Amino acid sequence: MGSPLEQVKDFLEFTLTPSPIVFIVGIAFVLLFPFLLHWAIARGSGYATLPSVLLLGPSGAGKTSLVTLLERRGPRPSQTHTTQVVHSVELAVADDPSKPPNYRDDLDQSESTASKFLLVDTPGHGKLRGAALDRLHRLAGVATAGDKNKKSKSKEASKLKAVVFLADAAALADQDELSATAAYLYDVLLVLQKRIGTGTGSRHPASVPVLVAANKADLFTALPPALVKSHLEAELSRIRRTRSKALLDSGVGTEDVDAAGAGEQDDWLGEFGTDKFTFDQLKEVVEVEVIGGNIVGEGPGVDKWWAWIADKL
Ligand SMILES: Nc1nc2c(ncn2[C@@H]2O[C@H](COP(=O)(O)OP(=O)(O)OP(=O)(O)O)[C@@H](O)[C@H]2O)c(=O)[nH]1
Ligand SMILES: [Mg+2]
Repeated sequence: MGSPLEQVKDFLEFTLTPSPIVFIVGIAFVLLFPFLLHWAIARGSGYATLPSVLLLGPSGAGKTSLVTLLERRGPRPSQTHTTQVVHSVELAVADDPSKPPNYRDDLDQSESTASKFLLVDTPGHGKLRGAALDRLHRLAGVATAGDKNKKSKSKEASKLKAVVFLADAAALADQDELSATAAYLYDVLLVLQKRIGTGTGSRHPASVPVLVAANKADLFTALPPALVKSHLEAELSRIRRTRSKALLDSGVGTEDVDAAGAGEQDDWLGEFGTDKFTFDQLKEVVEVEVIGGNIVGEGPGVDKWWAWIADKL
């Protein structure tokens, strides 16, 4: 029993003298520390485990406006600008089968239990869209073209519960806007269709449903949901024809017809060889629903979209 200084000296002498115990404890600590750290972080963040709903759609469709509305549980004047990065917010729906889900409910105050999920806002601008498609690939567990590494099927895969594709129903009467929107939707649906093919053997990943949210129903120029659907189907048919023709014209030799045919089939959305595309052709792999609504102004609001999301969680 010496002074504190001597105790420190004894301790240092003990730890610094080569001894098997100190050596083994040291090695074990060095080897286990990274695992413990990873475990602590993964557990603490909760982000590794929450189901996700991905918001996609062209720029100006209203994705950020929707996230803001749902996050604040009510309309409040908000300024939105072009989204630059992928951004997630944590939301919750009540697990109460007795009444319809309502995004205005404050679940922290209520007694009922709630299911939490992440709503992921993405940039819709053409130049920034890569980030959105990357996130879709990652969440869907589909490797991107440049990423052949099987490891990319991260833990995030299978956390994707649904995709909400926002479209500006008031702008869809314009042919350019319709083409741009349909081209984006084509890419999204193709990823989800390919995803079903990635399962080994009979174990297919669960299919991810898509809601085409026809936004801005408050504007008198807005197309009704039935027209949004038929316009999109017609445009998707056209895109499919153009793309398959481009693939055939791209100088794939006739001797490779079999190989080329297989490649073409991979990039073909819906029933192979059909002339007209319909969302119905996807029903085995991706269930698509078109519902109208609006985030600002007078109209049906977002209640039906919220109920759709709640149903898919
Ligand atoms: N009239 C009307 N305008 C809306 C509605 N929803 C959104 N807007 C407006 O549409 C504009 C674009 O909305 P954002 O939410 O920024 O669009 P975004 O999809 O996030 O666009 P990016 O971030 O560029 O991909 C904003 O000025 C909104 O106020 C709606 O239901 N009706
Ligand atoms: Mg935005």
